[in-house]
Amino acid sequence: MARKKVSIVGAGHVGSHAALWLALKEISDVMLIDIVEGMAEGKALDIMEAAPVEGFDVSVRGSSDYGDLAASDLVIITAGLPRKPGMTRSDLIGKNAAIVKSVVEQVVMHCPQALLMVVTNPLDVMVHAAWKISGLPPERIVGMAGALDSARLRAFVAMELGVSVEDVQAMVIGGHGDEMVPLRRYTTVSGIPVERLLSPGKVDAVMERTKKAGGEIVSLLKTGSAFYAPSACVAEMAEAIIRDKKRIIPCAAYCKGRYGLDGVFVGVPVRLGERGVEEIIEIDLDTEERKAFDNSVAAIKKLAAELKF
Ligand code: A3D
Repeated sequence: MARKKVSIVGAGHVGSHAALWLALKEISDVMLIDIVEGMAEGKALDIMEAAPVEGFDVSVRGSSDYGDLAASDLVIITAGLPRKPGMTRSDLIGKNAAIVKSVVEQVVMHCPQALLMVVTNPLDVMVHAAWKISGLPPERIVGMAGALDSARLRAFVAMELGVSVEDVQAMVIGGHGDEMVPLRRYTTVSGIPVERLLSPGKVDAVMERTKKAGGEIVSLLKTGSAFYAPSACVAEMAEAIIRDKKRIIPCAAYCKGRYGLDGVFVGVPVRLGERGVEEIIEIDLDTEERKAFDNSVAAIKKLAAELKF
């Protein structure tokens, strides 16, 4: 069977590391595209030169020609500016919207059959914009954020308890901003609610750290934002789609009628497979969780209003 093709537009920190994860796991052939002449080609060649050492047999190529998107099964958009210290994700909106628009137009032209994953910030608004511009059915477009926020929460719980991350499950829903909603009731360690294992103060602290985790890294790096964990999550979602794994992962998905919403992309648990967002799973939220979720949706809508799409 021919290998699937994943294209990544934006060969910067997140895009190039996502290409590396995809290659290491032999998930698909990879086409890296960037507007900076030579950059994607150089990084792709560098990854291919690691293939003999790591023993992966997929092809990773680079290009600055959007025509090379042709025949992609999945296109991942990581093109756009990252945050610098002092910036919020929403500060990126104008410039990144223009970049996402130009990329989506190329995707529609060269591979209209492909599924689309958006990573560019401010995430929820960029996915919505990509959907509008593309004219694709909403289940074929997904945003990566909840996977990362949940991975961060899992890492913090494991660090706090001194247990394997393998045993920690967690769920962060809502928008990918300060109003994200880490769900303590759905955070467990081998099925044991985290609230049984950590004091209320410690639980509060890991939830708060999760909300600010992106900013914690931006302030340490000073020149950009996180990329190892984000790119690992991109690869996790790409694998779910390419290998039709039907994973349940929180993703930015189009909610119309679901969660009582009227047509907004926001982070919710979805079943991710070869058809994209195959199902939105509605979990029970208590009064406090619902209030926090509504607050997060309101923040997305406020930001979306700036774009007027
Ligand atoms: P960076 O390393 O600067 O890479 C961005 C790349 O995009 C650069 O190589 C640019 O040359 C390229 N680019 C710009 N415009 C175009 C275009 N029109 N076509 C093709 N390539 C283009 O940034 P990064 O990789 O660290 O971050 C990329 C984006 O992902 C930013 O918007 C980040 O905020 C976002 N991000 C989101 C998450 C989420 O969890 C949602 C996590 C990490 C980063």
